[in-house]
Amino acid sequence: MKRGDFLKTLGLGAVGALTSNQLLAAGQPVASDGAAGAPAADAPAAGAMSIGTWPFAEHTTRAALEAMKKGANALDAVELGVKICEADPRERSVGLGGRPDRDGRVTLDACIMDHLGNIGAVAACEQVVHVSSLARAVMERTPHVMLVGDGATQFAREQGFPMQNLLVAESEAEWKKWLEKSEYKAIPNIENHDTIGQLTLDVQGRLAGCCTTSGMAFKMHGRVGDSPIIGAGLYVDGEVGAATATGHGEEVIRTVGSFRVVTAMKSGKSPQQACEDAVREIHKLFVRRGKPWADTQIGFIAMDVQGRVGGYALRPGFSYALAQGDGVEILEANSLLDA
Ligand code: SD4
Repeated sequence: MKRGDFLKTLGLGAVGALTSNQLLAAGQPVASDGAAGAPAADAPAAGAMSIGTWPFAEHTTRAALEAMKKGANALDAVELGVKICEADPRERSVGLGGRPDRDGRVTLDACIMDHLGNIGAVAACEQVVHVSSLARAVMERTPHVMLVGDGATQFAREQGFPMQNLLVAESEAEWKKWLEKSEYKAIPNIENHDTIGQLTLDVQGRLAGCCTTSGMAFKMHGRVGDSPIIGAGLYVDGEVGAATATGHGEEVIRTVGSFRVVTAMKSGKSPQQACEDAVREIHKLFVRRGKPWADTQIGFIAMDVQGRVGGYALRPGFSYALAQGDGVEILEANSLLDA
């Protein structure tokens, strides 16, 4: 099935042409205004907007934006957006079609957070496509904030989520090929290394975020990355801004990456500066620990309540989508390293 047809099955229609990005054309980092704005509790609403990691967020951010223009709140919109990616079997790092762990099992991680500090997460969850919605169900229908493994799947079953095999033929074939050498190696920006982290700001100035992934391909069974961990893969402060991460989850957890980005924004950094600080900290810890970083990629995106956005990565190749007004742009993030 072609992407356009797939989107039509979701009632989303085709995605329009990208708008030009004058900032990028001028070689400038996007939204790197350098302004040390005050915490933006009283900031006027910027209008609905959404950003999301990697080019597949072109579709998910557009869908979220369109929904918010029709009155959806930020939380509903972000969930609706990432579900597109989760349902697409051709996206091999999120939801249905995600690459399995080294035992051939597809295990998904997700978390969700709103502007009030409500959180929900699931980790190492099997047989459920829409782990973003399941994370939201944990948030709204349980006294807990995180369910893992069998417990997450059991909860999904009880809540009426459809159960299905998430392993598609292509991922199974790749896994079998991988088994020939069984060599675990993270490769930056290659598709064993994508996750959707998406942030939304609605017309009333409410923020929300969601992060969902199948995690690192061929990971150890039971491995959990940063993506379902509030503070690491995602953080939202409704009075300040929100951030989400992609890439090598162990490094993002080590630095509590997304919380770090939001905290920097709270202390007056722009979203762009805050993302840059977090990537620099990760690099610093590699150096301090004497660990190699050649096979590592990490990317952060952030948005504040004023509608300023930023994105930054350890090395080139990370891009993200920004949906606002009438269009969606794919923005190439600047990086700390040259290659
Ligand atoms: C993880 N952070 O499981 C995820 C993977 C990822 O781009 O984001 N890849 O570590």
